[in-house]
Amino acid sequence: MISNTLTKESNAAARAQTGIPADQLKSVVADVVSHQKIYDLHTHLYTPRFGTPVANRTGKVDPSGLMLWGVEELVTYHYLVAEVYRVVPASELPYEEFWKWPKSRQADHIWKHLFVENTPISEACRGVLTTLSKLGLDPNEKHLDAYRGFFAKQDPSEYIDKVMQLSNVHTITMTNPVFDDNERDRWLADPNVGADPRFKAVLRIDPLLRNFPQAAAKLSDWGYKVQSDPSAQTIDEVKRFLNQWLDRQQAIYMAVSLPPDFRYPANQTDTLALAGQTILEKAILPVCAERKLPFAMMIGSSLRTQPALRDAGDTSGLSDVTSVARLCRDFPGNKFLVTMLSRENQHELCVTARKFGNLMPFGCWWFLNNPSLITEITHMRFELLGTSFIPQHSDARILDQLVYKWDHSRNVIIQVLTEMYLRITQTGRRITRENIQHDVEKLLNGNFKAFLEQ
Ligand code: FIX
Ligand code: ZN
Repeated sequence: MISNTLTKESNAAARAQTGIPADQLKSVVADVVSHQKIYDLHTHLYTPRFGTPVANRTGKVDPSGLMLWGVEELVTYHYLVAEVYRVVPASELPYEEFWKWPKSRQADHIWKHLFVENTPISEACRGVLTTLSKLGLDPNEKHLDAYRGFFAKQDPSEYIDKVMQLSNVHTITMTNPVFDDNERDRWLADPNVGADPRFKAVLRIDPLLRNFPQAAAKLSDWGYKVQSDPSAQTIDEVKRFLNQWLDRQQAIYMAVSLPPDFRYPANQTDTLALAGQTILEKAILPVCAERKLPFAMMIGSSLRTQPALRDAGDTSGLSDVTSVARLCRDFPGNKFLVTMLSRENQHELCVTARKFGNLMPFGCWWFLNNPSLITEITHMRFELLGTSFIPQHSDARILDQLVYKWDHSRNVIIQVLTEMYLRITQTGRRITRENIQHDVEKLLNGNFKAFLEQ
């Protein structure tokens, strides 16, 4: 028996070492990528203890719950709200009327116009079809009633396991906006609300940098001695606030979404931006450095450009990569996770990452999370950064989206990585399964874990 096992192991070791023939590369890359468990570093998903508004087998429904899942949430994802208004304009269906409808009616409206009366060609539409299909449901149904029963039979926590197994994600990183009262109240009411081994928490602090006076008023209401101008005492109290919440959440990084006009240093005539800069320099970055936590900057989102569309009303804009470079240069003791929303910023971000080891570019964010752009950006990153970047995050807001967002992204990563390996084999360099496993583990898990730990 032992000799058999030894033979098997030595054969496996030999196979891992042998060069893969060019015509077999894609199938080996596909096998390795599909089996690699993923650390999803940015989502808007929640543990079951945050409550769910979705009807389910346990019977426990919390109308303001934050754990979103199921076909009605999938179909009313804000990407699809924006898209249905391209088919049925506000002149026919005023926005406020749509928002007054129950979720079920909103979902039926979107299914009818985007999935039945028109071909669901967009990435967000195709994603719903991929998810339904991988859950074993027929994506050809004309009415959502055909799906509702399946989801109503699910237990939320068991369903998380099911979706994580289908998407092969081992850890879901949340986004926990402490200035959102619903989220904040849940942490204060239940210190264990985020305690789920499948999830990690992230302290999200946008108002501190986007509108410090507004944030300061809330901090003051919460008992922190904070003024709207960032004095020394205010800085100390903001640091106390950040440390308290990082401890409460056991957060693995701190994060912010910034507008296209974010600049470092700030425009000297912009008092709001100058206040944000002081908070960034004297509170946020020192706290992150002391705790060896990355600071994630998601740059380029113009919020509520079309306010009537609510979450669906945000747009993207060209941002300033030089500001990122200056922060990486001036704060060498900090680690910066950076993703930018404009396609036009991607090449300069790759070039900048070549200069700063404390800069980790990640993901194809939001309006870039489409196969055509993921392909372009991932090629660019391999060519400029080798495997020293994080190709993707899901940004899932609805649990079930993990299934399609990772299926679609894996398919692109397989295509691009195979092309990169083919180019290498044309030089005579052999590519082995061991090479592929090493690279894919870094891209989908190890680079993020190492950046957290370094
Ligand atoms: O700021 C963010 O985290 C963005 O990802 C979200 O606000 C955005 O709505 C989204 O979910 C994009 O995919
Ligand atoms: Zn996000």
